[in-house]
Amino acid sequence: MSETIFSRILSGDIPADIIYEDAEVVAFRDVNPQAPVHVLVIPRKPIPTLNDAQPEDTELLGRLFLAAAKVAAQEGIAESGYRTVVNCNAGAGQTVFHLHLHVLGGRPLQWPPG
Ligand code: D5M
Repeated sequence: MSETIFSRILSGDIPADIIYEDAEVVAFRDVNPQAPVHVLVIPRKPIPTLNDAQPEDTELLGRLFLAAAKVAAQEGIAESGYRTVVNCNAGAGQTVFHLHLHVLGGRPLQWPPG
């Protein structure tokens, strides 16, 4: 598994604005926010893309979504609405190859996304 910027955040090598963490999941603010609230929820386990998730990751994937909902409540956007996004591979805009869930909110969001 090659190192990514997110594995370096997890190991404490580089700083991040961490707003939630538990034994399996960490959430921190995106350094290049696309909305007033833009948080990334990542597993501690280094899964490069959603394509690499395995059946044994089923519970972990659920935990990512539950953490996203917790973060949304914490950030005060649970009721107004928010979006979760997983970009899978470069064609979808994935730039960091450590699975992550974007949580975006705090402004009206258009559909479909670009
Ligand atoms: O999303 C990768 C996201 O990761 C992108 O929105 C920028 C963000 N990013 C990159 N480096 C950092 C650091 N150091 N802290 C916080 N956020 C970061 P993708 O779906 O791969 O395009």
